[in-house]
Amino acid sequence: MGLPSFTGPGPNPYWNGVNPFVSYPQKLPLLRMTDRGIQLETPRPYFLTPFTPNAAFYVRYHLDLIPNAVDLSTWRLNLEGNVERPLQLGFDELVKNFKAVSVAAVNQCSGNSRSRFQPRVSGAQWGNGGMGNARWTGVRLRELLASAGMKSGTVQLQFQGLDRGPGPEGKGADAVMKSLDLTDPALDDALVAYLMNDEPLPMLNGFPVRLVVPGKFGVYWIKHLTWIRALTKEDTNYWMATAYRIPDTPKGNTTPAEAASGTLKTVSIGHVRMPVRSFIVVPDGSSKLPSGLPVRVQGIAFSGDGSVVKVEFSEDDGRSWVEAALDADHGPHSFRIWEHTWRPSRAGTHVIAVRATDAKGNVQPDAPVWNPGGYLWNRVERQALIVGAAS
Ligand SMILES: Nc1nc2c(c(=O)[nH]1)N[C@H]1C(S)=C(S)[C@@H](COP(=O)(O)O)O[C@H]1N2
Ligand SMILES: [Mo]
Repeated sequence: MGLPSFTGPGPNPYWNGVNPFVSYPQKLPLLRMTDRGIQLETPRPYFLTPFTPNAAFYVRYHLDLIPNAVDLSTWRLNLEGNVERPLQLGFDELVKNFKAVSVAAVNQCSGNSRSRFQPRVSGAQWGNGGMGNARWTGVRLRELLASAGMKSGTVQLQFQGLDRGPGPEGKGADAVMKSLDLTDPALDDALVAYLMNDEPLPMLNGFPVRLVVPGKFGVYWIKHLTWIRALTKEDTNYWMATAYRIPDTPKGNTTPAEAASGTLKTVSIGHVRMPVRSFIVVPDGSSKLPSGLPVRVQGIAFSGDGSVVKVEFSEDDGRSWVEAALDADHGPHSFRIWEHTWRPSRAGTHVIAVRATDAKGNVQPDAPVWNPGGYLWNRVERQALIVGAAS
């Protein structure tokens, strides 16, 4: 196909989706995939730093009636359902009466990189910019739960924000509600966050507070969080029982034939943590690299399953690997910058590649995943580059 490439030649030419830059309030120009609900991708160069600037942080909504202001004098965080003492906490109470805790954590959409799927699947065709890392500050979810007092019989906690809108017809889906098991260890790390990179959350990223669940996909990170409900039965609302399901198979992998058979057993994507990933940020292939000079290759790596312990670089399309250097460690849930000085042996086209290993020993595979939702992409990333005489 004759589409022009703006991120260089080669096997993965479009690092970001090919979409127009648009400016939304409190945001730098980002790449607009859809506008109802709003979905904006973060452009590649913003991944040169371990913390994604708030103004460049990606945006994803399912519904289109999103708040563009929240009055903090009347807003309350409600803890309700199967609790001893239902709570209605004002913003100041939340900030002043509970201990502030910070964590660096990656928020990644489950559909990040969905446009790579072969055969193609429906859903937003994300490039790689459906992710970001921030330092989140707020109150421990467990501390709030203790303050409300969980009654016995609570099986799940349901989270809901202020946005509304007609969801899929007839499914009772006009508010996004996501639930996690009360016993899920990920909840021990969860925060109700009111600061993002030490500033109030941008409206589009969930002002005044959002749930932060380090290690889990972004869909659980409910924005404009206003209701936390203790449930005595497993949540069967549309956003749990129908949407965001993955095959109950190793790595969530299946085939189109199995998916079409109607017999595929699925689980909620909350059952898994984000698989280990790494990315090449520079060089991006947009210009020819002068021959004879060393090339500084840099990118990010992260995993939902513990720290990244190793990043490897390949100069020959994944045939041989050398270890790259890791920069500062901002904690197990954060982006970690990696870098490598590459000395191309010859002029011509090269395909470089990167792969990461996490603390649990998970290594990025070179085989693509496939499932009908377009989730869990984490294959080895490549970049084609041309080395030649400067011109
Ligand atoms: N209230 C609310 N929270 C939400 C969503 C939503 O539609 N409404 N989308 C979720 C999904 S699918 C993702 S990937 C993340 C995206 O977070 P961001 O928009 O701050 O980047 O928000 C999550 N939280
Ligand atoms: Mo998402």
